[in-house]
Amino acid sequence: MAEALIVIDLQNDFCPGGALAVAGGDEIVPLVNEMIARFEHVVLTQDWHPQGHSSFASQHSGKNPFETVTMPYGEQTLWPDHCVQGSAGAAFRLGLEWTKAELVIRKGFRKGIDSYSAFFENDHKTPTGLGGYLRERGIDEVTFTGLATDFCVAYSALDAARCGFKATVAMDACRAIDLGGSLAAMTAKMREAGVILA
Ligand code: VGL
Ligand code: ZN
Repeated sequence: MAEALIVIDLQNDFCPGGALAVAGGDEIVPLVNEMIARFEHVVLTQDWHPQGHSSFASQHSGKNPFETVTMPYGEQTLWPDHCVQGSAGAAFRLGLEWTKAELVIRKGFRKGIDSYSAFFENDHKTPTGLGGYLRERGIDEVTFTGLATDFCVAYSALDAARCGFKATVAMDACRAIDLGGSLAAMTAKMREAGVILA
């Protein structure tokens, strides 16, 4: 069986100067590049929202970014408009060695539902296809890096573990948003689920 590196959302909008900047988001690029060089298989994810996506606070009157709303699929945090399909903010961070990637999985492209995880949309039911892709290719171990530790990285790692993959998060090659203690909460959840925090 084989291993893959999964680089989560290392895009301009999640780096300093971007629409949903994660503190120090750009600092991880050299570390991620070193990991890309070491792994045989590399997958990237790209947050990829249509304009007017339902996770944008701008679509909910009277709501501000980082507040929550109840959607048909559950609680949803609202964000500033970010990673709009085809925009400069949605492009991979300059300097990221993305050419080796065998797959780029786009997520959050359906207007009415967000997708933090690389495996399932936020209803935790609708698959992105990544699980099937990895299985068919004989990959049973996945290592995560990227942005943001407490949202897309954590949701992806939890789903990977739930789907039976051996899941590791390279914590030093991730950066967090940390909303109301979300980093500590998601770190505990990952540890409980058997995700290896390296
Ligand atoms: C993310 C919030 C909204 C992430 C994506 O990549 O962690 N967070 N969209
Ligand atoms: Zn998003």
